[in-house]
Amino acid sequence: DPFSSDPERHPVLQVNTLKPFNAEPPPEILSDSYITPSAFFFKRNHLPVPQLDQASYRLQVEGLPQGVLSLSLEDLKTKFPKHTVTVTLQCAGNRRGDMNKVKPVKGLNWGVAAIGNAKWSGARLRDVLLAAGFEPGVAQWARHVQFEGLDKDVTGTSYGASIPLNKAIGEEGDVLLAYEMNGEDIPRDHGYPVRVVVPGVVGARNVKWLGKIVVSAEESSSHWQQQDYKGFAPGTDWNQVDFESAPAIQELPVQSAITVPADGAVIHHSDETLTVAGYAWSGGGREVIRVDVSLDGGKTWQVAQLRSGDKGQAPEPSPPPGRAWAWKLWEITAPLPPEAEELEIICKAVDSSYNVQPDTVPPIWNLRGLLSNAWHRVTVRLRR
Ligand code: MTE
Ligand code: MO
Repeated sequence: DPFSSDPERHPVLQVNTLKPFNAEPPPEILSDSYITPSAFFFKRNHLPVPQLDQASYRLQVEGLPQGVLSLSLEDLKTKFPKHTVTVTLQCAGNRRGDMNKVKPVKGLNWGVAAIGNAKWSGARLRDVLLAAGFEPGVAQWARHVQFEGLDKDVTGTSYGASIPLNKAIGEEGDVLLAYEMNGEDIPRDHGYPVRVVVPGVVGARNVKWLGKIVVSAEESSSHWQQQDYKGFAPGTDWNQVDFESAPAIQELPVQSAITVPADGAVIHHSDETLTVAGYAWSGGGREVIRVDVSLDGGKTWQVAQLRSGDKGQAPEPSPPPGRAWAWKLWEITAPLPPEAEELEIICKAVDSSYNVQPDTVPPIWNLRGLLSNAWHRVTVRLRR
């Protein structure tokens, strides 16, 4: 069993598949803390977790005229400045469950919690590429930076992905070769000892167990770059789909979801108000500027309170424009309609480019169930 050496996981996680391990926390855990504890952070593995040891670990950097640069973990930690960035990671399949309800799609049936927010520390990819001899004049052919994981399938094929060169090398890209998550060594499930953290970009490009970086003219040829993680029209089916016709997903669209109360909850209340909470985030460094909440199925709306930290604590300093990599938690306490027996609660976020979430799923439905970001709706029953 290639999965026999996988690490232990927290029992509260809701398991989607065991081998490979795919799991998300109960939604309400996400809004409990601004930084998601690693144990509760969603885990999305395509392959067995590799057994890596920090003493023998090497990271190869290839594709530049200067030749291959090989770095130990010690090199990464001592030869480059350490940067810490709070970054929200979201799987492209987060909320696929909502798409599945409209019409079945192929993929793990994620709820709303295939997303998490962590403090990642490590060397900047930019600094490592410069040390490997990258110079704009020297590598004019370069367009992409490819990443290869050390996790392998039975045929020996590794997980891989790539990002555009300008994201990798840009001074404001904040791409990290991270060796810490929330102030500790990255846990095995999250890429120990080194993973790429690409702020604002879909989870799939944040390659874990990083073994190799290649500066190249072409995107990664990996299955997950070429034949997966792409968006299609609602009418495209498996007979017609041409993966070459669509670009690989990189920056993600604006997203939000309700984490409290849970869908289907029965609210026994004597008080007249209800508290609704959730998260909101957008890709590409676009900051969430507003979250609107409705308790009556979208007839009337109220603006939720946003926060970038835990209640009663100082919030994180606000990021420079275009570099808002972390989510916001939001909350609203609103009067309950006195006569209602059932409420449809809805949330929708607006980002700094005034992008909004689509109101329903059908116009964005796609056969892989990716980019599921329609207004999030939960229905609760009231018992007096
Ligand atoms: N990197 C490797 N090497 N292998 C993988 O299976 N999964 C990707 C990405 N990086 C994956 C990987 C996907 S699809 C996602 S959503 C994120 O890792 C999940 O990161 P997490 O498990 O730390 O939450
Ligand atoms: Mo993912």
